[in-house]
Amino acid sequence: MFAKSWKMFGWMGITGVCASALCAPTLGARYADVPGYYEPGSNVDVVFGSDPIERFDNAQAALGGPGQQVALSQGTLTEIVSLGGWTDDPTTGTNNRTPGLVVGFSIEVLNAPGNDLLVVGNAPAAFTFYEPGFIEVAIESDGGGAIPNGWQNETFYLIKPGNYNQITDPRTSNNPITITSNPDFSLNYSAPFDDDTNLPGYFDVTPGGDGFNISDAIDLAGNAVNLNSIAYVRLRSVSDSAFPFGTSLAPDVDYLQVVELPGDIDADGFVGITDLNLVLSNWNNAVPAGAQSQGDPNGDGFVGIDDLNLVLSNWNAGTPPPPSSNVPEPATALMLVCTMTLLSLRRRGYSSKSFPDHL
Ligand SMILES: [Ca+2]
Ligand SMILES: [Ca+2]
Ligand SMILES: [Ca+2]
Ligand SMILES: [Ca+2]
Repeated sequence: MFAKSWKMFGWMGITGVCASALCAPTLGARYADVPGYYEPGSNVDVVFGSDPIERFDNAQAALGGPGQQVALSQGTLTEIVSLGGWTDDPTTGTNNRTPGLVVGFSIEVLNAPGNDLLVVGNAPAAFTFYEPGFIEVAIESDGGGAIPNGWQNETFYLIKPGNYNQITDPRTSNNPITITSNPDFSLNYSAPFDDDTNLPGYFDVTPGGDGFNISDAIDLAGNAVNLNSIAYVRLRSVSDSAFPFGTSLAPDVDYLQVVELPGDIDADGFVGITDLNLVLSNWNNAVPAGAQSQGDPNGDGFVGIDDLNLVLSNWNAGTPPPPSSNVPEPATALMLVCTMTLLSLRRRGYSSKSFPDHL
């Protein structure tokens, strides 16, 4: 495998190759960036005092990163969208879709070791107030990242909640939660939703966001499914219950952030020779847009120099796989030769090519 890579490395020429410290492209954070659909649940949150009624129902709020605002129907700006309470019979929206919010990622989200995505709601840090929602994921079966309306022919799988064995499957049934208030206005939630510090697999629970692992995906029968990557996420409430002060338990979404190691396109938790080989073995090929696992980490549908630079610029990041793997160990030597070649080109009067500021 390595011999092949070296050969291809020679074919493509060294011009434009970027060794890490010399010209690293910025490896920015990634967020949901493809709209899917919004099928509101029951009692979507209303802007306090609004007349006429203004709801937190602009699903665009879930796209992009922190701080990005959208306007609601009366002009109020917000970062969040309210999903409403659990229902299987939405009274608003187009009514022919599973209730919930679907968003996509134009570059596939790989299932690397540990959590792969962070869902940020609006659970406050100052006091205990959470609105647990459940998470489903789907691949793009055309290969690669999310495409407009691509969710329509995909199967969604549930991220198995930590208390799955104590509830009814939230895809098929409401899970009522009784919430009572104490004299100091703090809230009690009924079991098995009573401990907000231990509700893995739900979102809008933890201040700052809730991470989840694609490896926790299960099918309708409760069996684990093996997904190497996903392109779509669906979010909805687990309950149609209400708080003592009247408003519905309706989870909110601010943004979804990819938890990833840029350049680790084989998702083994380390940026090294196996990632480089993925780029080289697909070199100059067109691939489905967003298919970073096919050697295209910048997701533009073509495997080329920008992808190579993306891998090299994060070279050696992460935790190396155990030495028992059958991968030879030329990573360090490769980087050394890379660097020396570039330096030699510079000495001979070549300027370093300009590389994109961001990818
Ligand atoms: Ca994972
Ligand atoms: Ca909330
Ligand atoms: Ca890797
Ligand atoms: Ca590319």
